[in-house]
Amino acid sequence: MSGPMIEWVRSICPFCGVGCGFLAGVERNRLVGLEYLTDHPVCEGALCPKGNAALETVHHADRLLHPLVRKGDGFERISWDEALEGIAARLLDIQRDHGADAVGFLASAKCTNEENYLLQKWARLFGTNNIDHCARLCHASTVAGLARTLGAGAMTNPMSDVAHSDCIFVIGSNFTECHPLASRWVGDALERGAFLVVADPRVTPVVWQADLHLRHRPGSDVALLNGMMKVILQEGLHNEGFIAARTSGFDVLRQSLAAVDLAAVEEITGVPVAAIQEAARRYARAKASVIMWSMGITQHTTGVDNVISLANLALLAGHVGRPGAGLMPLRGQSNVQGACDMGALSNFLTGYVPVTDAERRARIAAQWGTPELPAAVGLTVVEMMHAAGTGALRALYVMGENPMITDPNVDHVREGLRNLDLLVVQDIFLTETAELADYVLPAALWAEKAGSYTNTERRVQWQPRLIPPPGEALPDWQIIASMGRLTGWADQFDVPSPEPVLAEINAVSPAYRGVTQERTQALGGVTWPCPEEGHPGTPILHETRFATADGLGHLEPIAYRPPAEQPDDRYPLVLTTGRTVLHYNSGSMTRRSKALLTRERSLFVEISPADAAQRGLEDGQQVRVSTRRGDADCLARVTSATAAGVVFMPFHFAGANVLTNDALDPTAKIPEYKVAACQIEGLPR
Ligand SMILES: Nc1nc2c(c(=O)[nH]1)N[C@H]1C(S)=C(S)[C@@H](COP(=O)(O)OP(=O)(O)OC[C@H]3O[C@@H](n4cnc5c(=O)[nH]c(N)nc54)[C@H](O)[C@@H]3O)O[C@H]1N2
Ligand SMILES: Nc1nc2c(c(=O)[nH]1)N[C@H]1C(S)=C(S)[C@@H](COP(=O)(O)OP(=O)(O)OC[C@H]3O[C@@H](n4cnc5c(=O)[nH]c(N)nc54)[C@H](O)[C@@H]3O)O[C@H]1N2
Ligand code: SF4
Ligand SMILES: [Mo]
Repeated sequence: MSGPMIEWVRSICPFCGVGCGFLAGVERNRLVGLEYLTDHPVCEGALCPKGNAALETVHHADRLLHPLVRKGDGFERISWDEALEGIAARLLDIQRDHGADAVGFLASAKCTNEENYLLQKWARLFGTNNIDHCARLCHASTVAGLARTLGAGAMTNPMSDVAHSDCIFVIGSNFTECHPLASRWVGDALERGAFLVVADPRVTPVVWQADLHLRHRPGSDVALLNGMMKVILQEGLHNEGFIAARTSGFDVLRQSLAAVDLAAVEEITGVPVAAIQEAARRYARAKASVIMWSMGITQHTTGVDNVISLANLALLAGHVGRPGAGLMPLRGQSNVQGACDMGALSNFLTGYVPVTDAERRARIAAQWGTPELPAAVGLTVVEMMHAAGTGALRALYVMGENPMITDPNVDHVREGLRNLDLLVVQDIFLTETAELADYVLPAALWAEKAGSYTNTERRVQWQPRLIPPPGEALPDWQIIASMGRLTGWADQFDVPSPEPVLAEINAVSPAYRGVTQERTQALGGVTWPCPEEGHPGTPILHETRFATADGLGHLEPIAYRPPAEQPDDRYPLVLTTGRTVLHYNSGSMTRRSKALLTRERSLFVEISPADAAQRGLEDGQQVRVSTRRGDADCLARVTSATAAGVVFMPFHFAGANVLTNDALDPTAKIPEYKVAACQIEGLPR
């Protein structure tokens, strides 16, 4: 007797921004297996541990099945109509009594382009630019820094292009653990004899492969990069032809670099001058050099300065706009690039139209059938949490984010969220944030809804719906469309399915004009900018001119500023936070995977042998880590992977973000997750 056949359907990994593909096996409305998709252009059949565990969360017993409303300390099940009408009524009351800016919206880099588009459209029609998402905690500094220097905030080349680079400069990215499938192109380049320079305060698996490791102090990146540029100019390694033809601002930059003293750079960074010279020569002299970076660069109060410094370096050496030469910020989440493109940002409408640009804003308002859209820049993620604390923000609508684990200074976030009149959380699980909500809405996950996702290379790929959602869960697009209709925009949110929403995105965003459903459904999708239907897409940006108004790359002198918090007698160590290969962000998905949890169970802190010995700490011992914000107890891992004076903690478990500093970069408003002053003491056994 034979049962129904398993149907194998092409799918996109729901975790990181690399955007790997696989075949999902569907049988009787369940996902029953996963097969490698060997002809997928990104991964060519490979997957990392998270990709391999992607199905474990889908049919998990913890999935949210029904809308819930707060009842005392717990929740009570209610119908969709009661939930949606109840939320709409309270939002409209708050809008009437306190104005639309008393409401905030968090979009989701785990949701589709269509869903993020609808959410930001709803927020703006509701009357506020208080719409933001985790990109603010992630690559906001990249978007701002590259927009200022190159005119576009995105990665300039496809990942596969790294295979053609002769020198790869990795700074503040642990792609072996965080973008595992991106690392294979680096492997190809190394086999061809490329030189790998890695600047990271820790010895990560990327460093194991490096020809040269610059182990600089957390937060000293600008000093290090200025040092490298100083060497390039001193030794005449800059690309005069490129600078003359394609950049502006060279003289001012040269003057400011003249004042940089390499001995002082060694003092600030802890990196010997000779190593800085070697890195500079290798980077500048190579035929094609690429810079890859991620959170080690962006998550600082100097995040934008760091990114501008990287752009300066690339422009000085002329390493941009060619195969193998470019700037590669590796984006984090499966659809963080797309959520930004859609305008789920407090300062940008769809297609990076500044909310302050009256003329272009009016054009979008007309397309949305409304006389005007709000003109003032809205609150960012961390600002919303502060505003919730002061009472300026009364309601927060969260679609697919878990700030109670991932925002900095979590004790303060909890106070803010408790202070709200209305907290709505739309998620697939009852997260730590959902536990504080007034309403919890059960969402369908990636396999249970259709839509498009944009990976770190700007590649837009379609995920078909494979199975129905569990219980009464609904796709995010459907929930948001209902909310839009119930709060007053019946015509704008008459949305029968995601497909017409993508058609609307095509009409509103010039870069997405040719990104049709058909194109995104093709194997490997299509890469924006794709300005018209037949256009092949644009894998490499800035080949002949930059996206700035004058077409030039803008060089800008940057002076080193130290991080917001310096070690002192009471908090003598520098805490930096980040990721491990086995867990993903707030862990809401990966902590529910047995395969992953059994290999990494709880919070830990990595401490150097010298700092451990000084405190009488042993490997595996319980310790208390404290900062000016609070304490977290965890296991100590004594390891020379971290330098003396620096400790590292993953943020996938509760506790880490009790410690982190919510000081912000003045432009990008990203918090300084990568530097906090801390102390560590042993706990009695
Ligand atoms: N396994 C796994 N993969 C993921 C994620 C995950 O949670 N788990 N999350 C996804 C997301 S959202 C993102 S944004 C990416 C992030 O990917 P990454 O940015 O690669 O990850 P992080 O661990 O945050 O930080 C990268 C590196 O910065 C270094 N660093 C710390 N301080 C400094 C500094 O001051 N300067 C410099 N130059 N480097 C420093 C750290 O030692 C670390 O090696 O990963 C994505 N992929
Ligand atoms: N200390 C420290 N903190 C950090 C960082 C750091 O390096 N150090 N990194 C920061 C960075 S780079 C990032 S990107 C943020 C990430 O911060 P968050 O975005 O808050 O983290 P995630 O765990 O990815 O949250 C995604 C949520 O979406 C839910 N979800 C998944 N699929 C769906 C869906 O289809 N629909 C809906 N509605 N929900 C869904 C998941 O269950 C989860 O609760 O964390 C930041 N926090
Ligand atoms: S590298 Fe990223 S996209 Fe690829 S399998 Fe791993 S988590 Fe998924
Ligand atoms: Mo991220």
